[in-house]
Amino acid sequence: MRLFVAIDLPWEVKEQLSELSCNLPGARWVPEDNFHLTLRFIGEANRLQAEEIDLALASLRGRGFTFSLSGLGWFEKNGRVNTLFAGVERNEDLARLQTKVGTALHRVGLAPEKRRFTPHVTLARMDQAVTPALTSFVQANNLYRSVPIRVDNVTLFSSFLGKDQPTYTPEAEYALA
Ligand code: 3AM
Repeated sequence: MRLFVAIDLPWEVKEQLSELSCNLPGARWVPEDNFHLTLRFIGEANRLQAEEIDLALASLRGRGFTFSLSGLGWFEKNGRVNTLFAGVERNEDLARLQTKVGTALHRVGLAPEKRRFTPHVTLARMDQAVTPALTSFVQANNLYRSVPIRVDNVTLFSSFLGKDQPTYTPEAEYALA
């Protein structure tokens, strides 16, 4: 199984995000059901590893908190834009939760994530240089701000890479409190 740990989003927020998802040439929009905030990508895990991951995540403890999405941005690699995302307002609780997830998974043998955590919700994937259409899309939607999103649990998703879009299935939810 291909696994990742994420915060699932309330349907109202998913709906708002899908309303943003139009009028940008070259964008492959994420389907509404698939919107999430990744805390940690795990990758392929066998049954034994999945069981260990499940136990590790079940031991997470913390207090619930809220965060908000704010503005848009993109990730670039070698001068090509590969991801258009909704950003997240600076939030210490979210950063702490991401660290806790990483620590819990490290205990069951997963190497620590080397990349700095940049919380985001992917809206679209693309493969293009920065275009005027992209910059004006981001400018036009940069005032986007979600309602406060309550986080009381994290979700372990499996990801099945289909031909077109991946299918994400919530395998387990872990309450923080
Ligand atoms: O939340 P986003 O959309 O940014 O890009 C994948 C997606 O991120 C990412 O994990 C999330 C759920 O699939 N992902 C996929 N393969 C990855 C890899 N090899 C990866 N992240 C890091 N390394």
